[in-house]
Amino acid sequence: MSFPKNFVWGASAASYQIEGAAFEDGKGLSVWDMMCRWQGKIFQGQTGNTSCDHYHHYLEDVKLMGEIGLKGYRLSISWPRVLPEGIGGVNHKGLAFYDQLVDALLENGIAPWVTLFHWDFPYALFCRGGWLNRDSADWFAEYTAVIVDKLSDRVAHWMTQNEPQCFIGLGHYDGCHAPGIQLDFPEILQATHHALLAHGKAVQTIRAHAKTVPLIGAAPVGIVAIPVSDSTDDIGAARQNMFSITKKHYWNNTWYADPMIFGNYPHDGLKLFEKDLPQIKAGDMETICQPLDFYGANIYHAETVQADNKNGYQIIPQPDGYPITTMDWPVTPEALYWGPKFFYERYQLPIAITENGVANMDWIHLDGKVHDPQRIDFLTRYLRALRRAVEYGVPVLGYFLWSIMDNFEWSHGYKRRFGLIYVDYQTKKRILKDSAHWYRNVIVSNGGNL
Ligand code: IFM
Repeated sequence: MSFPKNFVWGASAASYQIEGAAFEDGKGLSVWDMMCRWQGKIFQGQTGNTSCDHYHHYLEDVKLMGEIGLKGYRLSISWPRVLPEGIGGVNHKGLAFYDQLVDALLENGIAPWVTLFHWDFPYALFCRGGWLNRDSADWFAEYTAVIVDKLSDRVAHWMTQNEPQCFIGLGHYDGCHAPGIQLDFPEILQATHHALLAHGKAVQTIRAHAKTVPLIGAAPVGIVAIPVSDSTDDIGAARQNMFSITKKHYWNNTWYADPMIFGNYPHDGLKLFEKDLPQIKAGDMETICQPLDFYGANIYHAETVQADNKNGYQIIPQPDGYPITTMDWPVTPEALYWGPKFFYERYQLPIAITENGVANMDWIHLDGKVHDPQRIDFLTRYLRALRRAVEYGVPVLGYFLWSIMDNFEWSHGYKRRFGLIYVDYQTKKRILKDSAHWYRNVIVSNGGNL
């Protein structure tokens, strides 16, 4: 058995990272517009103001996606482009952009998978407390209704939020992502609780407003552990590592996924965070826990874990010289076997790999092409591991490569290139990298050439 017949071979991107047009056609400000003005926060003071200018080049971009043969494209919506103040008046020009983008995708045979929130939080609502304000859940539901009313006659696949670990943790605790603030741990848990409530209310809103039967998930970071061997003890240790909370920190799987899927915060976290717990009102956990159709996971790399009699498990450091990407992330293909397998075992939902890919040293070679053999090798290894998960019996709906094109990699600016399509940010010229041609063959053969 290999990849299923209807497997969705896709690619992903996010609004702020590719759209540009940050101050055009009535768009409101987002926290990233604000953050990019601050000195010293982003590599070389770069911004997403223009980026790939996808806002004006979307037809060309969709055509290229068609040439690659994508079956699905995971896009995100800029909340303040549609609702400049976050709530209230709709910016019809902003909404029209997504309407036309969806049409263009469908005309090219590409299914749109829509993420409602990939980090461009409206600045106006940040000024009202952002995720710390309990009303943020209702703001998000109002925004969701506007989008679903407009697009759900053509869009079936929805993801509520991308990587809450990052927009809460990196954004509000470490402060290296927008809104760039550093709160205390109890406030982090409170903001997380509101984001979870927002997720739940968004799912309710999608189901209430959808014009076609929706398939709904979220796209948290998939924090994955690989067992050092196939022994039962090491496998158990890796599973334990993935689903336990041992540190007072925001970086884990279960604090986010357990409430969404089981309706409760995990016991170990409740114990460890006892003094910092958020205010949870009656009915909140029921609101957060809405039926989901798939578990989206963004998986790039993993830790290697070994059973340990004393602590249950220990993390094995990578040996000197172990391969890393330009993000300094280790190349660990088995993450796409163990990650989907463990997430499926625990949450019993079909899996969608909502992001996976590699930042690489790409440039235009003397022959005018962009040769990226490392990316092809990386993806081949990871996809073989994913195939193994499928063969094992994990229901995997699709794979969304990060990213369709080079883009604004947050605090790294344009230094990191993740795309299948090379972007010259000065001329806005696009060039399909070798990996894009390779991916086309993967798609045509349904993974048969891997
Ligand atoms: O670019 C990001 C994306 O926005 C969220 N997931 C990880 C990617 C690579 O860092």
